[in-house]
Amino acid sequence: MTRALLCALVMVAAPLIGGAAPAPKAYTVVVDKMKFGAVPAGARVGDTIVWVNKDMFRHTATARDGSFNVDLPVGKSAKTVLKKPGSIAFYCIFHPGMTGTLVVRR
Ligand SMILES: [Cu+2]
Repeated sequence: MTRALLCALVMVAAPLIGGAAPAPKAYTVVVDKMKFGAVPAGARVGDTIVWVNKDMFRHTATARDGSFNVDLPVGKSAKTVLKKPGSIAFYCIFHPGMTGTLVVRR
């Protein structure tokens, strides 16, 4: 069994076995070349997203439902704590073609 597969199995099985809420995690989403990078799979309410702008332009990560709105000047990063579950579409105010969706579980 590969390490990656084992890892995936543990991620799937742990919540079923554990019962207790997992400790909050922090995930990084890199913004570069006019795009949002990969968003985490398995983000939960209480987890933190660290948005890192590596691009040469200022961006924002703005939730369409208003649940977060993060300003990202060039070279800066900012954090958002996920407060509610659901599929949260987000975009950049300055570049509306930049979009992404975060799936947040309870
Ligand atoms: Cu932008």
